[in-house]
Amino acid sequence: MSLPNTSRRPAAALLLTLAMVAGCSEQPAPAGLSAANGWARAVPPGKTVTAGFAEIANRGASDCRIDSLASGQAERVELHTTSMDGGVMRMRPIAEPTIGAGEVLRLAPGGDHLMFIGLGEHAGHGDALDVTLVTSCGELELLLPFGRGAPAGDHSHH
Ligand SMILES: [Cu+2]
Repeated sequence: MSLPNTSRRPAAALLLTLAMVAGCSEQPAPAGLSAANGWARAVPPGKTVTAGFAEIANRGASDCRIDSLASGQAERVELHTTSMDGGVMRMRPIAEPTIGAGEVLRLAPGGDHLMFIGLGEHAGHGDALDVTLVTSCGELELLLPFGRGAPAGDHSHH
């Protein structure tokens, strides 16, 4: 099975940028899998849920099934898809998410996304959220810096 929002065209230039955005050093990634342009929506005070986004490319020769997701900062992480249902936007977990060989899974606002559920009290005070994807191709660790969406910078205005 392939996800609906994947692209046939791996964005090589974007992937190169990622290594710099994602952290201090390039993280070892399983054969074929790499991520770019990761970010997480800032967590408003009192909220325990937020979304994370990235482009995850599979440049390997075989499909990579995502078996589990975990974060040290949330009770659980789910991969959601968003759809319109009678004019209402709904999201639900993707069953057996798989990134086909040569495909890019694009996680973006309004579409598929990582859902961080049960965030710890201080998760929103850091710079980023971590998430580990355990896949049939190996593990991929992502660091998603807080980006657009809300109050990460607001503390300085009080
Ligand atoms: Cu969601």
